[in-house]
Amino acid sequence: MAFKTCLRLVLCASVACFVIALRGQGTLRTITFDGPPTIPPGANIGETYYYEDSMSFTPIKPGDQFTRAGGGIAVFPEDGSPYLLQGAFDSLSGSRGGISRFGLHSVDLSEFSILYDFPRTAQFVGYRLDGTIVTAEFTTDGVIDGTGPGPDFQTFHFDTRFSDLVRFEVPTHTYALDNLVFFDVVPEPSVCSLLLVAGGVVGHSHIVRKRRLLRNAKKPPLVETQIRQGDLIPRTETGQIGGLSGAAPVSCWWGA
Ligand SMILES: [Ca+2]
Ligand SMILES: [Ca+2]
Repeated sequence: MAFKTCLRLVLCASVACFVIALRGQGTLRTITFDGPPTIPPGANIGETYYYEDSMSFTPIKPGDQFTRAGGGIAVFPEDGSPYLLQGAFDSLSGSRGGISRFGLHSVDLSEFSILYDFPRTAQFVGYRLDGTIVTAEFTTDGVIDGTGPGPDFQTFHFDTRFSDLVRFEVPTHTYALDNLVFFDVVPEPSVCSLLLVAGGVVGHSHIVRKRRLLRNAKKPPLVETQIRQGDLIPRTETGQIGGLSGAAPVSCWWGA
C-alpha cells in the first residue's frame, strides 16, 4: 500500500476515534418519541417501526406492535408530549443496528391509565456484545390522574450493568414509557492506541526513508578503479590513487 494511502487511512481512523470520543460516554441523549412522524393529541397509533437519534425501535416478535400516543386523553397518562402507551400484546425492542454499543441511563415510566391506578412493574432486558444478558425491573408508585395536574411519569435510572449494550427489550405491557436517555460507548482505548502507534510507525518509517535519501544525495560519487598487476600507479594505504593530490577515495580490485 502506498505511503500516502496508508497515512490517509490512519489519519481517518484517528479522526473517527477522536469524534467518537468527543461524543463518548457521559454525553446523554434523549429519545423523546415525539417524532417524526408526529402523533397528534388525542391519537393512539400502533406501529412496528420507529427511529430517532440513531436508535431503532420494533416489537420484540414479528406480528406484535408498540403504540405511540399523542396525549390529551383524560384517562391516559400525560406529560405534555407524545410517548409510548403499551397495551396488551404490545412489546418493545431497541437497538442501533445490533452492533453499535450504547448504555441506558434512565427512563420515564407511568401506569397505563387511571383505570390501572396501582403500581406497575416494567422489565428491561439488556443484551451485551459478549452475549451476556442483564435485567432490571422498575415499579411505578401507582399514582396517576391522567390529564389532571398531578405528575404521572416517574424517572428510573439504570445501573452500570446497562452501560454497554447492543440491544434491549421490554416484554412488559400495560404501562407507558417516555424520555429514554442513553449514551454512546467509546471504543476500547486499545483500539485507538493501536491506531496511534500504527500512525507513528508509518510516519517514522517515512522520515527515516527521506533522511537516507537525503544523506546519499550529499555523498561524492564513488570512483571504482580496477588496478591490474603491472600498472605503474602505486597503491596507497588510504586506497587513494598515489601521486594524485586530492583524489577521491577509490575501491580497488587487485587482478590476478
Ligand atoms: Ca415525549
Ligand atoms: Ca397527570
